[in-house]
Formats: sequence, structure tokens, C-alpha cells
Amino acid sequence: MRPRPALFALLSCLAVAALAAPSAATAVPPNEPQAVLATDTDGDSLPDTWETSGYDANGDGTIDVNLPAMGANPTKKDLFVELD
Ligand SMILES: [Ca+2]
Ligand SMILES: [Ca+2]
Ligand SMILES: [Ca+2]
Repeated sequence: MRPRPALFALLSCLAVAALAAPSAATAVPPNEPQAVLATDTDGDSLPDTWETSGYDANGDGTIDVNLPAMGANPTKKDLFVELD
């Protein structure tokens, strides 16, 4: 039976492609958003952009929480507490 080795080789290629595709697809996307948000020089979990420009909670372009006005410093650990 001559066709069998060729068929087996084709199936092997498909199996390798199927194994390689998911790992490549899952490895890249989770890292990209975190890399953008992870710029936190002092490690206080407040991104540098929040500490220098304020935090726009609803994304309308207007700052809702003015962290720099409250004394936030991107090079010094800050802790803000909200009491309702
Ligand atoms: Ca920070
Ligand atoms: Ca806003
Ligand atoms: Ca800080």
C-alpha cells in the first residue's frame, strides 16, 4: 500500500500544526494588555498614568479621580482610601 505513508505524513503535519496553534494563540494576547497597564514605577498598584494625569473611570475623556491633585506621586508609594 503506497498511499499510507503519505497519508500518515499529512496527518502528522496536521497534528503538529494543531498542537502549535493553540499555544501560540494563548501565549501572546494575555501579555499585551498587562504590559500596557503595568507601568507602575513605585509598585503601589496605581499605574503611572493615573498618578500623573488622573483616572478616567468611564472613559469619556474627562478625569474622574484627580490623583495628582490629591498628592499622588509616580515615584512614591501612595494609598488612597474612599469612605462612603
Ligand atoms: Ca504607582
Ligand atoms: Ca470620565
Ligand atoms: Ca505612587
